[in-house]
Amino acid sequence: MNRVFSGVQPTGNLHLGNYLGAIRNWVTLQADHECIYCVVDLHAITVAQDPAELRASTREVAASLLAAGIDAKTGILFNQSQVSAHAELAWIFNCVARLGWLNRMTQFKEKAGKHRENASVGLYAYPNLMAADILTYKATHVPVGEDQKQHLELCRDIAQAFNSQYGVDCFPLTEPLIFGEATRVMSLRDGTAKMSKSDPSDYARINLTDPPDLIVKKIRRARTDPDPLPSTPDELESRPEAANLVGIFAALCSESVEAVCRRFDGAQFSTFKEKLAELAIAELTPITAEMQRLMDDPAYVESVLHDGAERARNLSEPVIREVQEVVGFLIA
Ligand code: AQP
Repeated sequence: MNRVFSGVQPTGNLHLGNYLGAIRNWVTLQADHECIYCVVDLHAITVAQDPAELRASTREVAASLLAAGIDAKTGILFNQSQVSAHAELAWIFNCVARLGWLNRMTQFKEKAGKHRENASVGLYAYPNLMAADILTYKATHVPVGEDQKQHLELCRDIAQAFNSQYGVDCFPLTEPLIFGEATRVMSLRDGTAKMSKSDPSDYARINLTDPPDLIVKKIRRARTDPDPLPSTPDELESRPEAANLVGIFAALCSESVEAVCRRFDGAQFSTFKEKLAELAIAELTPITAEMQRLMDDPAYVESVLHDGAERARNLSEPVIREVQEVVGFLIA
């Protein structure tokens, strides 16, 4: 049986990168997979969070997921902290993963930056918790953006190490699912940096909450170079900002980058940006409207998460019991 798990942090507004790189694919996978989706609040506190804002963001991200088409009835949607199995298995994985493996993680290096000594231990051990999120459901597939590929490789290493240390076949080797034309959406201000919730410039990203006029403004101001659009994707290789906008366009209209280059061959970016803004608005406006409607009913959103957590707990409990047995914990 194929079981899909994926998560998103409640660290602010979701943006077009989260949407095209992950969430839209999550929606597609629901048609033929058992899907478990999670708002990962335990991951969020690896950097300081204001408690009231964290609660609000958790509701808001859940509302965005529902508005984008996540089906919490056939699938499961919940917030991580409501299911203690995640933290429990993460501790066991802290004792399986090697320091050398975590030292290679580029996301920690990027996020801790120059202040490595001041980073939380949680930020460093983040990939172990991510492995626990996935393996507590023995998920077989994880849809993610390109940026999470290395963490998925670590998850496989942990599963393999656990199985071999204890001589069992407990955990699957989970496969990443990285698909679509926008697996790595870049900042609108810098084509070499990832579009990110924590970028200090709001003009670097398109948020799912942005009204149409702001989307137009952000796309108009997006950095490009003076050349017109090229006829082939090869010519975009040395033009990161241009490549990013063409990639976003391709993802939004479900065409290949090649087809978009053919369509706009020789066009000026001013013309292209207008078309891109139209596409983005057409895709995002219905989601934003539904999200606002859901945000006006926080009790409903919380009830969805509560119900999802209960169902997630039912799936994780037998796995935790199996792991306790394997590890040798005496459970009365
Ligand atoms: N720029 C991106 N392009 C494609 N996919 C992306 N994802 C995130 N940014 C991009 C994918 O979205 C999913 C959820 O990510 P997340 O919010 O939990 O964490 P993140 O990757 O750390 O996202 P941010 O925006 O960069 O958050 P902050 O700024 O809080 O660290 C993942 O599948 C991710 O691949």
